[in-house]
Amino acid sequence: MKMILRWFAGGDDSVSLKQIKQIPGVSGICPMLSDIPVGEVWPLERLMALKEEVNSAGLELEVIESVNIHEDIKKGLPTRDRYIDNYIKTIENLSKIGVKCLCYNFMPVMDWMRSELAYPLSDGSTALAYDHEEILKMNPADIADGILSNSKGYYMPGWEPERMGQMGEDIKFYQSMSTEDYWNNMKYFLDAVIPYAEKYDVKMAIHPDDPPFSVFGLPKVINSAENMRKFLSLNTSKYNGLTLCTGSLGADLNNDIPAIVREFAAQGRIHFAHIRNIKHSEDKVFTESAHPSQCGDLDMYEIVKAFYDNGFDGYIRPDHGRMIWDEQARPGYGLYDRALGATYLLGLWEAIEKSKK
Ligand code: CS2
Ligand code: MN
Repeated sequence: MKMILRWFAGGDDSVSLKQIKQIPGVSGICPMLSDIPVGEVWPLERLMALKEEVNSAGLELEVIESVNIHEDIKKGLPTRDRYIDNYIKTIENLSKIGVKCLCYNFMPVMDWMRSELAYPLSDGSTALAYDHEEILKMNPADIADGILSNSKGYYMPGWEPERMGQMGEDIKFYQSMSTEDYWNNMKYFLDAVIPYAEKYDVKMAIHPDDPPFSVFGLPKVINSAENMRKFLSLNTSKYNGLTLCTGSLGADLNNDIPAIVREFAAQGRIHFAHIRNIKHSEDKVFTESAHPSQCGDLDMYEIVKAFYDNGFDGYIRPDHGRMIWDEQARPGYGLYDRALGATYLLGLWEAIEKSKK
């Protein structure tokens, strides 16, 4: 197991590589090139420069989060083949700089969705929060505006302003598409890409849908044990795997996260884990809490133990953190709370490991 942290390249992060290097036990980062338009090839020269920057800070670059998928692929349009070719070329380039794992998502139109980016918690910190009723009262363009105008000037992954313009049309398109067709488009993508992931030894790790239930009538696919089983059976290569995000899946109270981890880790199909906690006040209303079990709904000991007991040897990162100690940073991605999260998770891992000896 390797503990890593997400980091945004190109001066688009308040957190420095030096700071990350000083978090005990963190061996690397999972960056992305956020200025490459979705669907285009990530140039090798840019990747080599990124690798040099990361390695010279004493950190490893073995995971990328994320290379986003062009909407034409998700929509199944004839133009998808060009974007799939580009995706394969990007995988080849990633392999040339030593990347071993690629996190991506297959969510229609937008990535994760929250109703608030700085919801005040009782301890004076703020956190990302979700309230389903509030979301349904807004229209998608308002949600995008809210996210972009509260991001403190940072790029928000999955909310590229240039894509948001056509959000309304895209949503209509997916509303008229059956979920089965959406699955078929996913299979088409996997069958085209996974042989190359094998060839270049880059494990593909899909991130769950967040939230894991439908909003605005959009298809949701990676949201439960049953659907993850279906996903893994679409292409049975080990290179077709999961990013197991506990907070995303945990937003559906029916998901038994330790059981999900046990099942898919035992099959060697989880390559990357995002481990964070969330706290519900009611169904579909939650805040992203601090990582420890006592702060949220999830039993982090049971979750980490499920990874350990089932031989997990991939990458783990703490996921979103709260904004604490007056830090000014990209919502969810400050230094302090994620560093606390990493340290806590490493402590659980060590205790579990030693209890077995
Ligand atoms: C991340 C996702 O910030 C987050 O919630 O876990 O945005 C994740 O990076 C993407 O879905 C992966 O493509
Ligand atoms: Mn995640």
